[in-house]
Amino acid sequence: MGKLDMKTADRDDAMVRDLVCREVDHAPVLDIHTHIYAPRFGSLLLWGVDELLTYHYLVAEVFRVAPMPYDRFWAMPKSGQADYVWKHLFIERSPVSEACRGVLTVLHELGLNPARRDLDLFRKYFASMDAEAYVETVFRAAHVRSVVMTNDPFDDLERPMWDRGGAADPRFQTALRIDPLLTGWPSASKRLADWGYPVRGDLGSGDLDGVRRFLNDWIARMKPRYMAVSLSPSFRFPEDGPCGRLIEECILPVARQAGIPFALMIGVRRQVNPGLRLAGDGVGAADVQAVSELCMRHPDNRFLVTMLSRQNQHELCVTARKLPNLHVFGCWWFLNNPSMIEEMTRQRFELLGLSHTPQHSDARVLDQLIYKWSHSRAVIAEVLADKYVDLARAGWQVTEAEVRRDVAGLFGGTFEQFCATAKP
Ligand code: RAT
Ligand code: ZN
Repeated sequence: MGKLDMKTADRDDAMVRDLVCREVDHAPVLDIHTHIYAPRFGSLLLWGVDELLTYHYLVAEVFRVAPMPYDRFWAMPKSGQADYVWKHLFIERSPVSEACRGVLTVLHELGLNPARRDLDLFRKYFASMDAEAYVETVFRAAHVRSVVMTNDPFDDLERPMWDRGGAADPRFQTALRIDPLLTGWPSASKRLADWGYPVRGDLGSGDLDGVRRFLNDWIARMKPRYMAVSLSPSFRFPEDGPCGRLIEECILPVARQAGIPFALMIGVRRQVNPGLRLAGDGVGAADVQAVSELCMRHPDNRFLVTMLSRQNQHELCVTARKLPNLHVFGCWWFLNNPSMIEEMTRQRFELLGLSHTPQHSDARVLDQLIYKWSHSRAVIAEVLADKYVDLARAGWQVTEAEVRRDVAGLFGGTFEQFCATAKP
């Protein structure tokens, strides 16, 4: 290639990159898994700088550098915990971790100058905010069009909200989360019995019928996008215990009938360190064969799957290549870091093309939508741009309309199409 040709090629590459970055930056996203709530859920919707600083990712980090008795930490008011995190992770050392950086991105994008390092000043900004208006501000800043909540009928704080009903809010879609059923059947069965379902705990036909009724009642109430569970690395399928039987005999037939996917988030070791509470969970490599068996044996069901261990990612992609009823999504929790997002997203584009959902935020605090999406978009844009540049170099013409179409798919459209195929 002559010098002039090289210059033209570089310019063409740069144009493709600009185009992709522009589209990814502004694409409205449907965030398919979060832990934030619509304003009608009242105090369950968390927001503001104290909530940002006491995010469990940061709690784990503060105990590494400034341990104290766990009970003493938890006895402090939220603002005291936030002061502690701010002091040890932001003032006494530079906040380089991804979770720390996230707080700065939020402050910065809200127009609050993080260089001021003045926590009380930041608090004042949030004190004058109204939840409803703030949802608008955050959704606009993060270019989020809608989020899927995590709705847990076993949660004593959340259940009464559903008893009160309330208007549906299209910005906040629902997901029926059922971990206790599958991971703690003996006590879950007692709760079902308390709520009037004819369940004895023996997993006889009466129990299975009762569980199906329970699921159907909550589906009718919540109208969820999907049913969901998070499972430990020891998850196996098929298996004869309560988890395997309830999946096979209750969850899958109910999901099929309701026309919704079943989402599995696999690989969390719960409560490795209970003193840390929500921050005390860990990770372990899980069995991808279980996912493969599940999808293979149940071709009429749709499965959304994300796995927590880096080691599982390649095998999961290869499995999804074989199984059209498996939709891989997100860089979950400990994988939601730029280095991991880059590696996983590259691998997924190379093995699955555009037939996956690269990211979900898992935001627990409303404001986190801002940083989680801005950080992820930057990485996804870079990886995607590399792919389009490769296509352009192979003589393919990359058009703006087609990039926009593809990006819309990656940011929620493909997920919606996948969910639509679950309809009976
Ligand atoms: O990412 C998180 O905040 C975790 O604590 C979990 O909630 C996890 O995402 C899950 O949904 O189980
Ligand atoms: Zn989650």
